[in-house]
Amino acid sequence: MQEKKPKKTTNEKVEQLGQYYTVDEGKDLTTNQGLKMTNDEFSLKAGERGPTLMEDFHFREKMTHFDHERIPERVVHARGYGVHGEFQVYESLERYTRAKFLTDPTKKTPVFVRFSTVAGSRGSADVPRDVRGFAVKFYTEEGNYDLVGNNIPVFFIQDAIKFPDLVHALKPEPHNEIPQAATAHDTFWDFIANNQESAHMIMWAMSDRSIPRSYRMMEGFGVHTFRLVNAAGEAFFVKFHWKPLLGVHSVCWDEAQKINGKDPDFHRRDLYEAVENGDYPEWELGLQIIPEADEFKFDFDILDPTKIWPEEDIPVQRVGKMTLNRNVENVFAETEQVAFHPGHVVPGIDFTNDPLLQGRLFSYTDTQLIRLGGPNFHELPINRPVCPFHNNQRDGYGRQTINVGRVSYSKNSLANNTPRPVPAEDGGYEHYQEKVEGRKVRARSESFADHFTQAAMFWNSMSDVEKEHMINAFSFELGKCETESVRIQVLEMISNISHELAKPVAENLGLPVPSQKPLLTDKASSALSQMNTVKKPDTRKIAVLAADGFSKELSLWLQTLKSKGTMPEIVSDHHGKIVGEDGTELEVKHTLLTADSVLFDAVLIASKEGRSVTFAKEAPDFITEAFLHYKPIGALAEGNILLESLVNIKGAGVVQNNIDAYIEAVTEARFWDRNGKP
Ligand code: HDE
Repeated sequence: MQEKKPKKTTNEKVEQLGQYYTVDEGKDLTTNQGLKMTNDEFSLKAGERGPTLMEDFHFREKMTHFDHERIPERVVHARGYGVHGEFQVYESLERYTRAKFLTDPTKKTPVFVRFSTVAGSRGSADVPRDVRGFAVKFYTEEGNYDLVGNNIPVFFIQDAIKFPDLVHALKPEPHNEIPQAATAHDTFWDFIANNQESAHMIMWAMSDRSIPRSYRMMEGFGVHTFRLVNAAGEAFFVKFHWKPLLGVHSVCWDEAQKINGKDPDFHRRDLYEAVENGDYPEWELGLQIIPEADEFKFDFDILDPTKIWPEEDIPVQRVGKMTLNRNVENVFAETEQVAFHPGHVVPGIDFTNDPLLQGRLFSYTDTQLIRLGGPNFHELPINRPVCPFHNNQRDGYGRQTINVGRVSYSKNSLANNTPRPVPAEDGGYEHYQEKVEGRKVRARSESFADHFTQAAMFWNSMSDVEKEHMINAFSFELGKCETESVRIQVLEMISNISHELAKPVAENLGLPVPSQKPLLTDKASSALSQMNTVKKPDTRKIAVLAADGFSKELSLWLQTLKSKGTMPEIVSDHHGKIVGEDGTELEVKHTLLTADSVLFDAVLIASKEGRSVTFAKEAPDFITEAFLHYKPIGALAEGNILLESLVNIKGAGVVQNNIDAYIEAVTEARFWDRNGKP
């Protein structure tokens, strides 16, 4: 179990933000001009029952500000949640890079991380089937470095020019703006079938990776191949990974859909509460490195963003740790206004010619200009570097900096030609001098042409349970498509990946099974299956069904469960306190009305009945649903009577009177082989 940390962790960036905090509590009410006002409830009128007067500057100011309170949401990744933290490298990586934050193991670099869904609008729910954004801003002493990644290591397309098409296809359809935050519709699947480079990505998207249990339990990937450059000017190809110390875990699809109704804020609440409780989420930064000389040694092009570098072939070296330890003070000011850009780099980190990355290097600054309203978004508190910044850029909407002096051009003599360029040896950024030659062509390299082999490797790497989930996911999504030709085209496409996948999906759709194609590869990578992930009891949420008169054993169980890092919460038939047989009082966190089994990882039954009929009426459904979602069920004292009355709730992960076995079950989290439904 992690040691609980103090709540308000600080760092260099948080201290900088502190200059902008404003506390309004206990203060006099004024206009924005500082004028104290006698009244904030009544507009100025000609007579008590008369019309409002134009002269009412207070009304006009307040209403105008309100009318302009919203900014455009992000065109993708609109719904997100941000947290502060820090990153520390374990050992100097000077062999590969000169980036200071990666070479000084004593340095804690402040970070701000924004997790997001991709397709949904800002007010959509947290658990649709979707890719998750995983964007990290490192506030380094050499400037901001942004690693703007996803929780899936490949992408749908190979060239940025297709991004607007992809996003048009996946967003709600334009004629009726349906469906919200979902890819289960015709235009998306029409795009997939007609852009077959998406084959590998769609396998990830239809796997459990796209319905995470928590942002804290997802991997992150830089996706593109980047370049690290050391002080001697030697370069290395690199892929970035974030490995969650809690492991990679998901919910099941039926659960996801219910969570979206019961608690649309499921993931943000989970992250916010973990950080408030001092259960700081942690990830290790992983690097896969390929020396320049090995660029062409693989059976895929290492610049192709629809390919992974199998971890068995190119191991992930864990080089440092990121800890998220402080919630924002204000979601708009920080999470909404943060502006990420893959082009924000520091010396020692450089780009490659991945055509998807190259296009992103244009798009991100461009989008901030409309979203944040002009070229000064770098001055917003959350976006400011922690190191000084000086140049001859001037003016624009909302400029905060007051640049003193008459010189705003280069070269100049009036300011001794400052701000002065900095040579690379003194920390100036120097682009890696990659040799480039070629004709101007609109084309894709032949080396990007194989769309199916790695998709097949992904399929081969899945356990039987994961394969079943994927078959169901394809069947659900295609089942929601209205146009039969779209379904048929996708079936034909996935039959290139695996007959074992295409056949049951075709049968579920009542369509002809596509002919069996030759197997592309029998290669599998154990790193791809979530079944091989780390399992820990930490922060697993347990619904403790208890009522007045509970046994004294319960207090002992609760103590042990907490000491193992789990989060038991009492669910009862009334709010307030429940009183045990020995007079012990327990605070009720939820009632059977406000809680639902889909919001918990496990159930513990401690009572058989409550003060009202609600308990006996509602608890069986709560327990049965948790069971159907493969979750651990435990019982103690009278809870056993209730459990035993539910005759079909038995088998793996159903534990009576044995706390150690119950904690093991909670650690295991899901009993997927419990396929016989009650
Ligand atoms: Fe993005 N992406 N993207 N993207 N992306 C945006 O920038 C874009 C891609 C990612 O929490 C936008 O500020 C293009 C891959 C994240 O604020 C926009 C292409 C990956 C976030 C944009 C891609 C990402 C964004 C929208 C294809 C994983 C949210 C708002 C070439 C490596 C960042 C914004 C946050 C956001 C463009 C593809 C990750 C429009 C053109 C691949 C995590 O600029």
